[in-house]
Amino acid sequence: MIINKSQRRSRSRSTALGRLEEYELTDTGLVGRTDQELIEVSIYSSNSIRIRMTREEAFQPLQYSVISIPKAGLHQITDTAESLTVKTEDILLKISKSPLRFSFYNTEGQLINEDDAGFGTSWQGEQVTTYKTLQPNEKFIGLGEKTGPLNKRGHGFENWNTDHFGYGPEDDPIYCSIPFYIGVHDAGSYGIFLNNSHKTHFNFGASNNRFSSYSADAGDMDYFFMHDDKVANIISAYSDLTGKIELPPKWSLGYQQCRYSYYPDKKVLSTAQNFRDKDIPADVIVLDIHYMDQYKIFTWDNEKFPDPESMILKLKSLGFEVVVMCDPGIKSEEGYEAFEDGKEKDIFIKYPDGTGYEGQVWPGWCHFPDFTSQKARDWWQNQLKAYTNLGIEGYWNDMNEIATWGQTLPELIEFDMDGEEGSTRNARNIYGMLMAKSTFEGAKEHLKGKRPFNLTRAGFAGIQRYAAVWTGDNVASDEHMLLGMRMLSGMGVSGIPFAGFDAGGFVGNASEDLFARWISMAAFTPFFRGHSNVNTRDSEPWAYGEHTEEISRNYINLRYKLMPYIYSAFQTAAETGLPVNRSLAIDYTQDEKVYQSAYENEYLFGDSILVAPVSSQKLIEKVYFPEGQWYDLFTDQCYDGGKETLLECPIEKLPVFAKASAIIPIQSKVKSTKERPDSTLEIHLYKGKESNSFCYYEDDGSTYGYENGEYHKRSISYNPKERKLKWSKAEGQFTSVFNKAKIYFHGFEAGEITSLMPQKEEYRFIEQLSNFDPLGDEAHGDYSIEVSCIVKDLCTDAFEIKW
Ligand code: NBV
Repeated sequence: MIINKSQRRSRSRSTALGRLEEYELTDTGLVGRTDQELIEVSIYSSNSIRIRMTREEAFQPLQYSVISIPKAGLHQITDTAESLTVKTEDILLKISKSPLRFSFYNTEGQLINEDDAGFGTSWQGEQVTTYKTLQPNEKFIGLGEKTGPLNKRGHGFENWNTDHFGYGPEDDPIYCSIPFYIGVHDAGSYGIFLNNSHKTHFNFGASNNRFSSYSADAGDMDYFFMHDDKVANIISAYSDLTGKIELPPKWSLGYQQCRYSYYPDKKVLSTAQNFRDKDIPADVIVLDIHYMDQYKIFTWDNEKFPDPESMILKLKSLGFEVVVMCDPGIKSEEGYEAFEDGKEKDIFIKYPDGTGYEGQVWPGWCHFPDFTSQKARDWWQNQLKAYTNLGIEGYWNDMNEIATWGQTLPELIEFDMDGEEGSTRNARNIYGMLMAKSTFEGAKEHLKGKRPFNLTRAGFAGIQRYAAVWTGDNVASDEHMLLGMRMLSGMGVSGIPFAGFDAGGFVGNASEDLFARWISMAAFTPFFRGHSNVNTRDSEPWAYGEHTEEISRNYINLRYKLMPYIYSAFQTAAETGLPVNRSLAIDYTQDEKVYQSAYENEYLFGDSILVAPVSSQKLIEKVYFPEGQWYDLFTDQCYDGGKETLLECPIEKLPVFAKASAIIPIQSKVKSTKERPDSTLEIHLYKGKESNSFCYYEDDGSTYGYENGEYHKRSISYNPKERKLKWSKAEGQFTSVFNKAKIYFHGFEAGEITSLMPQKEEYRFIEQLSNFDPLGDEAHGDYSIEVSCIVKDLCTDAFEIKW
């Protein structure tokens, strides 16, 4: 076929949607047609609406991210000559008919988001783009694992999963693609999720002052618009669509020690032993690629690891779990079982002529399983028995972008896409997620009721259902450390609560102070792991001299003491999709200060601990306190919010604060999450004016028993007006490991509290203390009163204390 000039023109020039020519109502919205496009509007919930447009006969399904379905009965549609109006409880969508454009309003009629009148949705060849008018003072957050500032206004990004060793602080793309962002402006906030796995592009007013836009190189324009009064509810709406984390095993929330690579087995064991000898808590030793025989997955190097099973047993007896590296490349080598079997079962990706694709990576030339096919996923899951049979419960999916030397995976390679038949062009971005899914589901099946821990480098929207995500090969520098904090917040607002970075930096060598600062901050991140590259200096907490060791020990201890608080935050994440690291933009959305470069790295860890990341080279730093009042976690000093304050932050002391009215449960010091803490749970209550409640959660930390009611969940609420702290009756059948509570009152005057003490027999006044220091062995309170509230039935019954 010879292409004529007008066809050529339509490939390079952009054409926007024309007139809506016809439409019909469906139970969940409507379907319609323009002269060239098929259109669908469907309601997924009152705060989330899907818009699809295609130039094909039917919509092209992408079955990997969205797990919910549209719902009937949540909307009304009205029709006038010029437009259609779709109304739900939270959104008013106006669809102008000619040309077809979409504008979203809140229920008070304020404009939240509208198509650019000229361009709306346009095609340029196969590429499809939706253009949105920039709103007054509009800011953009999210988009998953992205470098750059918190507010992405003025920047453009691409989603194309890429292995980017030592990426720079503005480099893009890197490993993970999450085509979801939140727009924030004076009239409100909204979320957009672009459900297309091709290479996608986002422009947040970059090189233009007219629009923000999102496009896909091919496939449908398929996006979800979400709107709610609160950013937190937009994040929850996104996670209703794409799924939430499963509760991870508690051990995976402890400190994980990694190295590229620990070997032989003696080194692994002595590293674990060192943690115990030096009294630094830890839960995991991670085995990087050198455990394998010539980097061949599912094998062991017999010389370095002659008896992996007994090594793993020894580690377990020390209270350590093992996480193993899994690479997707299967060495093309005759006689190598995984290769032979994979070939026989026909599970590798191929060129269009049916020959297997080979790419070069660690082991040399490799074949790669087609994780987009059920057959290959089943095969991989079966192979995993090589590890689960040895008692391994932790897995680390690396190089799954797919990374090969040279990076450029040929675009003609074919993928099954679960029967839909695709190529690198639409499979690359989801490959890593499907590898992680396979690993997770396989491990889960073989571990028979135990929760696996799963970590991945590459991912796509929905990855949170299968794995934690870490930010890959970062660099040992202050700039990268601070970038990492921001990236975790960005991942948090993009539905990935379980995220982390290589503490200490992967590429290059950290200084003593950098390591100390990094570990202190990492203690307040969801996934807490130290890791470093081959041929760099030793990077365990004791490798930087005594002072750094002491600082590391203090903060790792604090992490473990905070475990009841952290584990509860994970449960909230599993239930609501809300992150553990919460960018201040979530709760203080309209506060301009939180987007400023001086403060954009600050976040809440859980719902009430404010962390202000600081460079290791600064011993004094300005911290911004959002509205309210904030108590220094170490001194109890109280700061007023709504302003910045210059604070001293010597290398031993990270600026960390408790929000007024916070309720923070803390346990006694332990060596690992496997050690039972003592039976008294400390509840730290910070005086405030607002009522507050904390959702306390506990279970066995390792099985799925919680799915059958084996958990202990209750809300602890503080009512300052009534001077009450109240525990609701516990839900679930799990017996808490704590049978006593000690309440620490912070910021209260002694006289305010003493009235409480003798009132009831079961509350015993203990003493007034001074110098709060959660880094030390004892928790104290500068202005606090310690009350031992020995309640017989702390385990289940509702009770309250009043003062
Ligand atoms: O397996 C070695 C490394 C690993 O340590 C690192 O964390 C990954 O991001 N891996 C990449 C392979 C290549 C490193 C240059």
